[in-house]
Formats: sequence, C-alpha cells, structure tokens
Amino acid sequence: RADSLRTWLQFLQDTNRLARIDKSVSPKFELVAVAKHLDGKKAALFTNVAGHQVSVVSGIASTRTMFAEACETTDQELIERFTRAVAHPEPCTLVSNDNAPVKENIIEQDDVDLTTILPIPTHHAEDSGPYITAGMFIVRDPQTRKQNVSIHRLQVSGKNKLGVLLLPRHTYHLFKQAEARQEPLECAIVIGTDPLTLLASQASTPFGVDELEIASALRGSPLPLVRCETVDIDIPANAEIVLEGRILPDVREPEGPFGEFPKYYGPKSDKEVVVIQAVTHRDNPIFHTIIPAGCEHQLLGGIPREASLYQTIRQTVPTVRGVHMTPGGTCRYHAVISIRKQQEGQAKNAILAAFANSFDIKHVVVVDEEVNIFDAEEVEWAIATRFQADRDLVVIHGAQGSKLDPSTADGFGSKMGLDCTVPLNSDPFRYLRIQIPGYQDVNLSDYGL
Ligand code: FMN
Repeated sequence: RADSLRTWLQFLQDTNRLARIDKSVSPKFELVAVAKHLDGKKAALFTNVAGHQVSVVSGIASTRTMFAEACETTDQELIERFTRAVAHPEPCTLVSNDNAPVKENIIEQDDVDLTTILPIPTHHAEDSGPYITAGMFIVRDPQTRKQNVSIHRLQVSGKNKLGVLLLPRHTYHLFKQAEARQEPLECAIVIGTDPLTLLASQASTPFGVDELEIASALRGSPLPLVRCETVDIDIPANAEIVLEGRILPDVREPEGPFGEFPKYYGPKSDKEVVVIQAVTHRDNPIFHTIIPAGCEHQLLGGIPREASLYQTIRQTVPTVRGVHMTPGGTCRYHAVISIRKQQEGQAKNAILAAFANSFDIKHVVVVDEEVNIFDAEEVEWAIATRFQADRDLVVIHGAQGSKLDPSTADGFGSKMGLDCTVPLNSDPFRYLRIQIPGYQDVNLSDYGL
C-alpha cells in the first residue's frame, strides 16, 4: 500500500480519496488554492499544469487516519507504532540502477533547468517565488557514513540553484563541519515518496540515526535504495524525482519571505545555497508539493512530536494515557495530555516534562483520561469546568520558544500550563458527568426520523 507514491495514490483512488484535476491550472497560486480546498479530505492530482508536462500531487496524507493506514495500523496505535520504529531502525537494501525506477531518466549538467523540468508551485501571496516544499533532503556524515534525512524548504533561485533554510539541527551540523573544511556538502533532494518515508524523515532522533532505516522499520521490510549518479548518497529507488547537488561553503544569498507553518511569513534573509548538477526521474514523474501550514505539513511534524512527547512524559508520569499536538496550535505549539492521576501534582509534572521535551511547546493542557484529547470541544469543556487559574495555572517567564511565533521576541517568550484534572480528594458526585440512560441505543429511524 505504501511501497511508493504510486502504490499509495492507487490506494487513495481505490478508497475514493484521490481527486484528479484535468483542467489546466497555473502553478502560481491557482494549483495550491484548489488543493487547499481539498486539504484534510482528498489528495489532489493535477494532470495539466500550465506550461509543464509533469503532474503535481498535494495532500497525499492529510489526515491522521491516512498516516495510520499507511502504517497498516489504527489511529490509536499510530504513536506506539512510530515510537517502536524510531527505537528499532531496520537496514535498507541497495538495488542496481536497473531495478530503480527513479533512474528511468537522467539529466546532467547544462541540461539541468529546474524552472522548465519541474512544475514548482508558488504557494502564498508574499512568497519570494516558487518553492519545493516536499523535498526530502539527504546528506551523509563522511566520518560514520550514516545518512541524515530531513525536509527543508527550497527556494528556486536560478535554473540550477536553490536557497535552503537549515535550522540548527543535524543537516546544518554536517554542513558546518564541511564548511569548516572549506568543502561543499553533497546532498540529494528526493521528491515524491510514500507517506511512511516522509513521516520517518521527521523523527526526532539522536545525531547519527538514519531516518531511512526508520522508514524500513515502519514498512516492516527493507526500503530499496539506489546510489546517486554524481554524489555519494543513496536514495529511495522508487522515488519520483531526485535532485543531486551540493551546499556551497561560504556562500549565503537572499531567501524568503515564505509562508510558514504558523500561518505567518518567515522573513527574507541570507541563507545557504544548493547547486544542482543532476536530476533523475521516473517516466511521467509526479511532483509532490506540501501546502505550508496545511494538514499534511502539520501532521508530518505533529505525529513524530507526539511520539517523542509521550516518551518524555512517561518517564515522569508513567500513567500518561495520550498526547495530542493540536492543529489549532499548528501541531507544534499546543500539547494536550491525558493522564490517570494517582498522586496530586502529577499534572504539573506532566506540564514541566512537556516544556522540557521541546522548546516549541508553548501551552500545555493536562486532562483526566476520560476526556477525549482529540475533541477540541471536550478539552475546552475541561478547561471551563475543572480549572481554577489561582490553583491550576503554571506560568514560566522568559523561556526560549519558536522563533516563527510572531508574539515572541525572536523566540524569547512565556510558557503556560493548565492543570485541568479533577482534584483527587473531591466529592465524586461534584464531577459526575451528566448522562442520559439509553442514549447510545437510540436508533432515530425507530421514531420515524
Ligand atoms: N526544517 C528546517 O530546518 N528548515 C525547513 O525549511 C523545514 N521545512 C520543513 C517543511 C516541512 C513540510 C516539514 C514537514 C518539516 C520541515 N522542517 C524544516 C523540519 C525538519 O525537516 C525536521 O525538524 C527534521 O526532523 C530535522 O531533521 P534533522 O534533525 O535530522 O536535521
């Protein structure tokens, strides 16, 4: 089902969740506007992008259920499944070019012109131009030979030149090491893979873990890889499109502005530059674009964060029942946590653990286990009826948060936790939920409705 983008799209089509748009659309705004209307419902496959031969797909997994289906599990088991894969990566397998569809077409050197080869969309009104938003960025650590995989926004800065945002994590670290040696860092940018491989790329791992091995563990079989043509990097053999290139040392050029996950623009500034020397692609390739701040983007970040958050809280509060990075909080800033409280004070410990887990987390709500943390109305009801600000509020002043949150001073801001659990010593009747006997058994057609 999730062997490749194509098998996945076939699965979506078979289950009536693939919208095919044959009408001509402009890659500038129009394509994204249509896809945005389908966001959270159906994937959108555009077969007729004005000025291009290549099709574009967006929203390949825009619900939690779609990711669970790709992992062949349930919504409830998804976090557990992902956590297991992160803890136990499995090796990939290397195949020859003959067995790698991504090698069906090879374009090199002067023939590389990203602006004509690929239908790269422009997403939001103030974006600096077209951006590749679903490129899995693969680099190799020359010392350990382990690869690192992540997604980075890529501005089209010229026919073979991309501007890249490298926040200070693993890829950035490897680039800085190469730059200190006055060397470029080789990279491969993979566009058009199955949702499991994309999800694996977002795992929070210690430095040195290859996310493609997490993808193998998630699939339950070795992910087939093939060696690139011009760089020492292995890429998924079933990918649609791969760009081979290098990040240049000592070069920074303007990148941005760009509409980002908090639904505001990241500003223009000088960033690292990638030069592309080769493109390989399948016959009739499909270009994947992720709508920034859309459901797909939010869930790709949210699900791995939930897995990591759950582990951290479990160390402090073993009776944690569930965690949810909510879409309204961009799946990064707001965490709702449910616990089975056994000792007074545990909810506050859960709040502190959540802040320790990720600097992005800004507001935390802790509820009792019978509150459905995936139902925003239930969570608000718990805040409304179980929370007292003088007793249950935790505020931490002057901490580091997300730099993309415009209400902070370059990330410097406050954190807030709300303990919405029922006090252990309270009269049980006081917090007994009202209930209509027989409600679940009513079949309205029995009443002529
Ligand atoms: N991280 C960045 O540093 N820069 C980006 O432009 C960027 N864009 C992203 C776009 C999407 C659609 C998604 C899902 C994530 C993006 N991320 C970006 C987050 C990283 O890919 C993610 O944190 C990854 O786990 C980092 O991996 P690493 O620690 O192995 O380098």
